[in-house]
Amino acid sequence: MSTARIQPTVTAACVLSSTIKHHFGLTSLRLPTNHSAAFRRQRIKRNLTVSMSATSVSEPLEICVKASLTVPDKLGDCPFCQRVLLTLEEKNLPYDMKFVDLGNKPEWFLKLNPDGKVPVIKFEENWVSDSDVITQALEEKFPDPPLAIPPEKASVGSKIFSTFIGFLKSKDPGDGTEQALLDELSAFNDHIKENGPFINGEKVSAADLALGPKLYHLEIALGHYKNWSVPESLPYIKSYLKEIFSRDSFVNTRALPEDVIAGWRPKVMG
Ligand SMILES: N[C@@H](CCC(=O)N[C@@H](CS)C(=O)NCC(=O)O)C(=O)O
Repeated sequence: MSTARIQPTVTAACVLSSTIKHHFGLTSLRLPTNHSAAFRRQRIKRNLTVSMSATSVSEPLEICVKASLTVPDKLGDCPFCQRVLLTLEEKNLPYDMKFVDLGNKPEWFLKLNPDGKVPVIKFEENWVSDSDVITQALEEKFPDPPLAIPPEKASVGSKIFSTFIGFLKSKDPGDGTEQALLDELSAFNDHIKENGPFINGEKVSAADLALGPKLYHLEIALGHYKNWSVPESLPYIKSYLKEIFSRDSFVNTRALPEDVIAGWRPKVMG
């Protein structure tokens, strides 16, 4: 089984652990690696908040994610896995990824999730599946920083993914699938124009973390298979994509473009 543990840099861990111990009596907290000093400082600040949340974490959370189709022992192209990883990153929670080859699911994985789907995360001794359930549980267990969104905004952009898939699979340019996607993107552009820069305003929320990975797939897959990109007439989406895709959390958890392309190939060819 191949795994990747995301844990702290030495500097950050030392500063953090002494500060946290002093204030809250915790034994240890871990931070993800490979970040700039500025980003580490930001993380340290954020971890002080995490320590005050409902549950504190000293051990990395174990999570099963899709393995790369193109590179051994690397994260693959599942947008639902990335959604959960983004939530962990934004909440500064350490995690330990177990890469699952979905084309040849290992016994150990099917034992812990007979449905055979990723993501699956371990809370205490229980394995929990489905990104909706997992992100909701993370919000309850680790409320800081808060990512919850008011119910009326929770479904913003929610039809973009299905209309993207319809257009991607379409072989008939006149079947209305491109227009259906454009209608959804246009409504989303209007929402960001009025409410942005994020779906819920100034701060990133769970809705952005669910939609961002899907938009990443949209951009790569439609660019590759249809030479199509979000039109210039939707500038608020363009800047939203830039904003989301450049977040450290996103850069740390995104799939390789080659994997996104390979992942959609059967749907496009089928
Ligand atoms: N509703 C689930 C969907 C998860 C899902 O469809 N995962 C895909 C990978 S992107 C999977 O595990 N597919 C394997 C299979 O269906 O056998 C969630 O939100 O977590």
